[in-house]
Amino acid sequence: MSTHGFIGGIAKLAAASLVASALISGTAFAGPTLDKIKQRGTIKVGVGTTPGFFSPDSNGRWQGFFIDYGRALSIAVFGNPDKVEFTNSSPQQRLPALQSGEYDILLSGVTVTATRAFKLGFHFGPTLFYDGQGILVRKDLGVTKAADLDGATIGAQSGTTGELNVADFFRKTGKTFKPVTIEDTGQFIAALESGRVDAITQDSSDLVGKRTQLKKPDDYIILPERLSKEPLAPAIAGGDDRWLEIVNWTVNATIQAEEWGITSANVDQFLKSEDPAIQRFLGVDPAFNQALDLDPKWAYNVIKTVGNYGEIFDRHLKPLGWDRGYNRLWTNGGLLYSPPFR
Ligand SMILES: N[C@@H](CCC(=O)N[C@@H](CS)C(=O)NCC(=O)O)C(=O)O
Repeated sequence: MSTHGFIGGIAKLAAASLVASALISGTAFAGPTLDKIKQRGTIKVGVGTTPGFFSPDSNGRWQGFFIDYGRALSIAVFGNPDKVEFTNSSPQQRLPALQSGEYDILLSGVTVTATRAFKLGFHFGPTLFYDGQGILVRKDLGVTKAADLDGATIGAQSGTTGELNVADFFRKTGKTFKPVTIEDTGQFIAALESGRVDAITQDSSDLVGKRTQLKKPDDYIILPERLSKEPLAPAIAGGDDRWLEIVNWTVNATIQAEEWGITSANVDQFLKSEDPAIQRFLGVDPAFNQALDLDPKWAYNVIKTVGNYGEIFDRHLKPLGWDRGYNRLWTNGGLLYSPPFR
């Protein structure tokens, strides 16, 4: 064997043992995003502006269902819910901004799609909200179903799945419509109010919230159809396995806690639980979370501070009349299911 081949062999062995030890120790590789987050001391989150899901309150502090997941991530990384900065940008701009590193994560109602995952290289955490696309119309049009909109002018936001789905819907049903694509959210809503468009189409989560912001909400209705499946999930850039796992398991923690009946109010009582799985989860048995290279109390802190999935949902979405629907736990006939914490 030549010296060169020998040294090359040693290098390969060393690389292989590095991979092996990472696998044995069970830690996913940290990548550029998590390194940047830790250096900066905050997580940069791109969000939308829909009441209930994400909107600044009268003091300018962001509130909402997705916002609480940003705070939960801040707890998982920093042990503090406020090491997080929320910024709104348009649906058109936010995915490129995520790609270029302007955001560490989008919690903005991004739909998981094959193109975004395969072609654009984004990674998605667990679905946080199972949604579908709706249509909001002025009541005086006398329309009761989507098919009645033959020939109508319909607004969609550029860069959204809604823009694509509405075209599919009309092609599929053999009807026609005039598309108007609008980037800016304010103009999107204004187009409906001014009569520039007959209807607008977006995720129904967005339409329910934005309808409350119209000058005369009662003059508008959301049609019964859902044109698509819109599983809304946290989106991150590819290339950072550990950041992805922190996102995955922080969401899972809120779902698993709900399944166990652990809430922000009773989590301290669960510290006395005899169940070994709950002891691992809450860090009573610290070895499990330590082996993940996480603070033993990370899941305890998340639940104590923001609560479980049901609490987050009820705090922000129940007041707007949202029913859990598909967003119930699997044990209650819904789609939410956390893999095991073990
Ligand atoms: N789910 C769709 C639409 C995403 C979207 O536009 N979401 C709404 C909120 S649910 C939004 O960000 N609107 C702009 C805003 O609220 O500022 C997609 O991923 O393309």
